[in-house]
Amino acid sequence: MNCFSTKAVIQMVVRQYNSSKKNSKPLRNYLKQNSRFLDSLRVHVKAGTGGFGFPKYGGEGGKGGDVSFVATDGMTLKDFLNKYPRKKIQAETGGNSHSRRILGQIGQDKKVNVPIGITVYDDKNVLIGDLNEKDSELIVAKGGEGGKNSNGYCGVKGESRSVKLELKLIADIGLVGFPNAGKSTFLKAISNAKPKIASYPFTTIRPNIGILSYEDLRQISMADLPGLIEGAHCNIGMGHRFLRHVERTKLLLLIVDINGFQLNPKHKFRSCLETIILLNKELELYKEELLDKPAMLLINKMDTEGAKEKYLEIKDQLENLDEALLSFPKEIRPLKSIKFDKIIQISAKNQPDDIKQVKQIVRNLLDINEELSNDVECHPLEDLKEQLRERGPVLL
Ligand SMILES: Nc1nc2c(ncn2[C@@H]2O[C@H](COP(=O)(O)OP(=O)(O)O)[C@@H](O)[C@H]2O)c(=O)[nH]1
Ligand SMILES: [Mg+2]
Repeated sequence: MNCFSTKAVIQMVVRQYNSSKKNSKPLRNYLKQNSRFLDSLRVHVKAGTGGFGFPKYGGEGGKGGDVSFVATDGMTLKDFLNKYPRKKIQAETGGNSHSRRILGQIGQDKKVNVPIGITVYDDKNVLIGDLNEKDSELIVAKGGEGGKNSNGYCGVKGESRSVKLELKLIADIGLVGFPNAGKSTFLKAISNAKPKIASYPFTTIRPNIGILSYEDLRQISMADLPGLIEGAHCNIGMGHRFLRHVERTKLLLLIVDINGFQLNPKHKFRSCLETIILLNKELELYKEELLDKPAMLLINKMDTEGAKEKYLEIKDQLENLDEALLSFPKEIRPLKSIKFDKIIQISAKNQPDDIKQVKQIVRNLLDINEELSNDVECHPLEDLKEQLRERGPVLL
């Protein structure tokens, strides 16, 4: 595998920066602004301590407030950071019990808005919980009990810990491809998104989400992820950083340029078929299970010269990827081949009819797979009966 050195990557970014003449900001600001799509954040949460009890009258202190996260529409981790720049969140302490108020006041809970799609881990990376539904709530630090007889009338300390928020975008479809394959062009054509389009690698440095709207008001979301490149598993380019966003998608849409890809003249040219194999391998190296997801392949830029011929040359191999893999060198060959439910040739830029067709197909594929997964979940006995019927004895 062709792993580029860190120096080469830095040189590439500098070159890219210099080539976009509009930039008047210093390079460091440019990088800060653009490369930091915030998708993970560590914060400290501290729940309220319970109030003191009042031993003389057997009075109980109020319970300390909890800290909880609430999944909120339209919220980003950047908004979160703007609101809590010190990354410290604290709930109220419980009130003390005193002669005029035997039961101390309960400390107010602190409810913090977070984006939908957040997973929360503790400081040992143990999962605390997921927030995937709008308005779902997760307590991340529990308030301490108020002081009472059982605890010597001293309020118990509230939980205090550091937690990590990790955002996994939730889109129905994830677009995966090398830079320049036409992901942004395709997303722009098929959805309401307005991603940047340019013909140099790494145009997309943060995920974009577009909504596909249908006449019957059905909506499907699609995420355009920054381009993977060969060697992403060695953390080249942006590495596998963005692949976690496809973990939750229901359909992978791989998009490749029929003319292949070359990062720059110093790097190996990869043919269209090689780019498919390399994408397959990068997905496998990130998480093998991704290869079991429903997937579709778009061969893009079919309007360019010689595209039809190039396609005909690889058509058979594409339909038989398992076998085709064997003729490729070991270092680019994945262990398992991805199974495409559909392979379609398109021109994202110049053929609106192709886009219409893909729009319909992705919807059908999502529906079919949804039905299949429901069947598997709901009718295990029926499936078993069916299998046994085929083999002989009848299960009554
Ligand atoms: N000829 C042709 N060019 C395309 C097509 N789709 C995208 N492009 C061009 O390919 C370049 C890269 O496209 P872009 O969408 O930014 O690729 P991304 O890096 O995968 O997001 C741009 O110059 C696009 O205009 C297509 O179907 N045909
Ligand atoms: Mg792009």
